[in-house]
Amino acid sequence: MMQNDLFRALAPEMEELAPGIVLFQLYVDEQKFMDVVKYAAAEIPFRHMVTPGGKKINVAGTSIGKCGWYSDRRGYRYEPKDPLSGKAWPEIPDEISTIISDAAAKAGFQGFVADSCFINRYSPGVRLTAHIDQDEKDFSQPIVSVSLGVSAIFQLFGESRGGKALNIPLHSGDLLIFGGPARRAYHGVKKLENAFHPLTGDIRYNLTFRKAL
Ligand code: MD3
Ligand code: FE
Repeated sequence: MMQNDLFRALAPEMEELAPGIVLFQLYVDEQKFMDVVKYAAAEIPFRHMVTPGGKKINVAGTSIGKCGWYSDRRGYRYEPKDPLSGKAWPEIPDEISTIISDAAAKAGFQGFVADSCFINRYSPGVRLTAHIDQDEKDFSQPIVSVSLGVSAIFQLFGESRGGKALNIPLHSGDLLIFGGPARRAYHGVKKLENAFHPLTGDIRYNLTFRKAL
């Protein structure tokens, strides 16, 4: 038996960590989601975007879905096509969409259907500074996150950037749902440790499934 199967058998399927935050440990088939990352990057490679203020974003990103999150000097937004290549983002595979909708429903978000998936790529030493996700139309819709590869510490703040964070370690195969009151919270990811994972080497990927439009 794989070690992950053993943990999966011992751990509860899902756990509410705070209001609106539901963790499914080792929930997804990592290889299946790694194939999604490869499929996405083969079509539209990872790139470092810039903030509207002109700062380089150290986490590299790409998207799949009807629209993709994009940032440059013109602002943060969802784009129907990749502005760099002019190509439409690849579709979210139906099988993946169903896995995400099913998990959301288990957590109490019936009817969630993602129209966008932003994929983050973290190299060693890269962190994601605290921010709010506010470029989506409907904040009553949750965001579903899937982590792959090297583990990281996710930090959840409250309504402001400072103060004490709830630290949530995220491991490869974990699925995390943010909805309800947690949807507008500040959050970030601590500096990625230099570590090795058989699936990704020294990299961490995170896929965030959203209903943006
Ligand atoms: C909490 N990504 O792409 S995923 C992002 O691990 C982002 O790459 C992180 O924050 C990552 O915007 C965290 C989990 C997540 C996603 C959306 C949230 C947490 C959230 C929205 C509201 C509150
Ligand atoms: Fe975020």
